[in-house]
Formats: sequence, C-alpha cells, structure tokens
Amino acid sequence: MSTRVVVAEDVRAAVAERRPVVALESTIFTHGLTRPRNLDVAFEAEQRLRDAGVLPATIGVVGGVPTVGLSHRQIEALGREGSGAVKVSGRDLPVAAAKGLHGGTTVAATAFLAHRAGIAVFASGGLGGVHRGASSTFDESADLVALSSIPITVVTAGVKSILDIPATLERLETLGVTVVGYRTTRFPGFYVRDSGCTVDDVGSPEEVAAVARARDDLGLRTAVLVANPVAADAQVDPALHARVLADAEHAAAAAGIRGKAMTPFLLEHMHRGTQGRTLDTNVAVYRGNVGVAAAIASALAS
Ligand code: PSU
Ligand code: MN
Repeated sequence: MSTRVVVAEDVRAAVAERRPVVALESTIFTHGLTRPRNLDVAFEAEQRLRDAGVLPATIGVVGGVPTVGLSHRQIEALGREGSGAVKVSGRDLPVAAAKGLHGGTTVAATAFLAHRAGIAVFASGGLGGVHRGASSTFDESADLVALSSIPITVVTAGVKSILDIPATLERLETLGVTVVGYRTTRFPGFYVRDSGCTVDDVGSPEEVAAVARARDDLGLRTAVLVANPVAADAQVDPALHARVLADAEHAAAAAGIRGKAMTPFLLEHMHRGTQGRTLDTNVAVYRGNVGVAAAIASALAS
C-alpha cells in the first residue's frame, strides 16, 4: 500500500473554493504544553479561527498517516496522557508512516504538509532555531531549512530567548526566508516583545498578503515569516525574564545537560522560576498568532 496523506473533506473543499484556511501544528499539544491544558489550548485555537470565519486545519500523524485537518477525536487521541505521540519533523514522517506511529508535527513537518494540501497560512506555537553553542554542537532546528523551500506564510512570535536569536536571524537571511515584524521593527523573543534585534515591519494583514502574493508572483519558493509580538500585558517582565534565563542556563551547565534534553530543561526551569508565568505567556503568544493568521488568511482569500 502506498503512503497516503489524508486531507479532511472540509479542508479540501475550502482550499478548492479559495476560502480562508489556517494550518495549526500539533507539537504544541503533544509536547509543548502540559495536560490537560494542552487540549483546551488546541480546541480554543480552532474555535478562535472558526469565530473569525476561517477553517482550522490542525495537522498531525495518526497511526502513521499524516493528516491535514484532524478531527476533535484525533486531536484528543494525540494529546491525551500516554498517547505515545512522538515529535515528528520532516525527516521523521517516513519513519512514523512505516511504523504506524502517532506524532505531533513540528513547524517543519506541519508547513510541509500544509503546503502540500494547498494551505497558504500557518499559525505556529513555537518556531525552532539556532541553539546557543551551535557553532560546536551543530544544533539548529530543521524548521529553518524547511522554511527555505516551502512557500507558505508562518506566523510566529519570533523564537524563544533560550535560542541564539541573532544567529537564528542570520540563518534565516542565509536561507532566503522573508522575515517581517507585524506592526513592529523589533524582532520578538517569544516571552518578551523585544529580543533586541530588528526586522522590517508590515502594517496590516493586507500588507502581509501583498508580500506573500509578490513572493508567489516572483516565483520565489521561500516562506514568509511573520513575527508577531505577544500582547504587552501578557509578556514576561523583561528583567524577570533575563534573570530566570540566566539562572536556567547556569543550572543546565551545572547539571551537564546537552542535546535534545536542553530545551525541555530550560523551559521547565523558567516555568518554575516565574511561578508559571512563562506557560501563561506561551498560551497568549499562540492566541495572538492564531488571530493574526486568521486575518492574513482572510486578506489572501479576498
Ligand atoms: N519551540 C518551543 N516549543 C516547542 C517547539 C519549539 O519553544 O514545542 C516545537 C515546535 O514544533 C518546533 C519544534 O517546530 O519544537 C522544533 O524542534 P527542533 O528544535 O527539535 O527542530
Ligand atoms: Mn535540535
């Protein structure tokens, strides 16, 4: 039997009729957030899109089948305790398919599947990037390379400050990914509105749509990354943020943490060091990205 990608009927119809659709990743509820809040966040994001007149297409891998437009039941199956869902980037899709695994798709895998299904806009919970110390570890997310070859529009809140943000921006430049700040020239640092790096700004969803159309007209095959800062009242206090990040890095060095254990270790440390504030901010970030993605998808469809 050949490998299938399932695209839900409502998604297929909306794409064919050029109605607005926004893709959502599943790693945010399989790996990024804790239970049971993870499912609330996943369903709230879908509802937020529907309320804006946009069809949600949550993407993940169910029993080995890459699926664009997961049902509520499928989202529950992937996000519940003990689902066994693995983290699936692009390169993991063939293994997950062959082994019949459940998987939460990363930005790289979600963008690939969304574009394949004809979806033009994707709201992300957290984009990967270049890790601190990457010059010796080579630890750089496949998200960046994926965005260099997938002509889609991705809304993010920048990247988490546990990464090397200037290096991430340099790599995005090298890879030819268009990066714009949504109503800001300050590249956001996920938990905080300003990472200290600058970007070109766009002023409206219509302007983002014009950028994406120009990309397509020019025949460029690269992503447009829209960096959308978290709402001001939801950001982590920048001074507190700097302090807990430094603490987390010291703790990681002292504990000899390396490789893929690093991100969860740092995030957990920051979560505890801020009494849960970073998780609340994570949810607010996602809400904001979903709202902006909805507006961009509507602008592209009209
Ligand atoms: N960053 C976060 N939380 C996440 C992710 C990134 O703060 O959950 C997820 C996203 O799905 C992203 C992926 O696409 O991890 C990147 O992982 P890696 O660095 O292993 O490529
Ligand atoms: Mn990595």
